[in-house]
Amino acid sequence: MMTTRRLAFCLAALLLVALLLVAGALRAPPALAQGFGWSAQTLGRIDGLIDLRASPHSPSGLIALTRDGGWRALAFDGEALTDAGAAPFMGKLAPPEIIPHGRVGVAPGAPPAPDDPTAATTPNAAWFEGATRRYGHGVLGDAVEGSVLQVAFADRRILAHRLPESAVFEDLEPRILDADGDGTLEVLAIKAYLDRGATLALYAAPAGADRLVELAEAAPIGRQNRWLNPAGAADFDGDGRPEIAVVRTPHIGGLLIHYAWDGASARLVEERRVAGYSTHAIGSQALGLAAIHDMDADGRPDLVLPKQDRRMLAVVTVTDAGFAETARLMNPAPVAASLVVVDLDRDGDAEIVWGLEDGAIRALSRVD
Ligand SMILES: [Ca+2]
Ligand SMILES: [Ca+2]
Ligand SMILES: [Ca+2]
Ligand SMILES: [Ca+2]
Repeated sequence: MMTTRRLAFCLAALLLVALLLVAGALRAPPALAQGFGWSAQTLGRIDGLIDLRASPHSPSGLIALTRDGGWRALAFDGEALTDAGAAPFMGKLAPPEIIPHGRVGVAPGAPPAPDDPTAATTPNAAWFEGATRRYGHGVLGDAVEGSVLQVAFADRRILAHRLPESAVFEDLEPRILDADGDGTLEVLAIKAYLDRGATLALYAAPAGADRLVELAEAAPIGRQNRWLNPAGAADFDGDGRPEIAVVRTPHIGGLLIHYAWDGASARLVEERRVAGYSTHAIGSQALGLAAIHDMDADGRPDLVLPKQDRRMLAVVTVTDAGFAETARLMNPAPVAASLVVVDLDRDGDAEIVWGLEDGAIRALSRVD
């Protein structure tokens, strides 16, 4: 009798455990509009939309690159984004020797004065020159890539780094960021070896040096015509040091990878990876299909980026168990223009804005 009861109890307990496991496995991340504290809206449509970026010179803080009209300033009336005319300052920023479709990357924050002791080691702006056809990959719209990185420093020097014939910069805009969290800025570029594919490389002018040096790089993918796309740097895991987020091979099964640099060694070291993301459409000039923002206000930055199909946006955080998605949002068309963090309505809270393949501009805004 006791044995039967014990057996029944054990079976019931097992059933409960199984139910809990199934429930856990089925628990999907919440949709963004439901309980995540953010809501999504479509803010209008821009014909021939190629890309979006933040700009302090635009009434909405946002400018759009279009197929026929070049860069356009956008205005926001509280509900919709509209074309407010050409943004000619974008052309003025570009040096004449810049590569086709190239853009000038600028430093975050205000630069030190030219006579400040830190000016000689603080990059202000960076771009690619030395257009070459020696790498025939062409995933960024043409088979012309840069071979020279130019960096303008806050002391008004411009220093160059020329790659050997075995590599190119398979990139459009260098990123100026603090890769190791020591308070000094480095320049991050996508470098592709003709025979081993793309990798990340960091550049700076060390104190007392009169040249730009390559500080560190990650292991290249290992095959030619394999590309990767950086998504920015932040302390995603809360260990006090930044990680550089990258989507490797975004066109063929993208891997989200975190790299860390210790500020001293010549290697960027992989910390973690997960499959299933894409931050680039093949042939596109839009490379910024990811945004870094603390979406759940827990004090730790999160990464917002498209899943492999580019229709679904996911919010990705890091837990003790690794990468985890905390929310997802489906779009009516694939994401094609950069995700931009900008306070559109100037209420002190940032919005996340992005563009779709059909020219629609969508935004996530925090709801109270
Ligand atoms: Ca640094
Ligand atoms: Ca970290
Ligand atoms: Ca967070
Ligand atoms: Ca706002």
